[in-house]
Amino acid sequence: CSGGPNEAAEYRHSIFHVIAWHFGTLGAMAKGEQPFDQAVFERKAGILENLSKLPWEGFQEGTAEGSDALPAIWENRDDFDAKANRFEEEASTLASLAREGDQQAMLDQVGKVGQACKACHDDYRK
Ligand code: ASC
Repeated sequence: CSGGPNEAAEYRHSIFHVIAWHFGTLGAMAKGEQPFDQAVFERKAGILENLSKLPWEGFQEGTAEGSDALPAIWENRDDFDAKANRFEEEASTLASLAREGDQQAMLDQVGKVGQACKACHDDYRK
């Protein structure tokens, strides 16, 4: 997992892969494809809150090559950072709501997190 030509891209991609794994379960619960489970939801929301902080240090200048990241990221750095922050905040809200245990609020917040994923992907991912 190290020493490739674009180590920063491998790093951030790995994190996004783990995020997608955990978010996938919560998305399935929100869509009713999987039974709601408070303990599982709370654990995964906590994992997502932590993981949401990690990808950004991998978006170093000059690391678009060979990755799904669009050069637009580095031309619109403030907007990219704002979208990254929004994702962190929505994930943090998800974890707080999960600890409070209001099932409807938790499932609604899954949609907010998904919108934050999508906002960045629409503009900055190939
Ligand atoms: C996912 C996933 C994404 C987001 C996005 C939400 O489960 O892998 O990239 O949700 O599709 O709109």
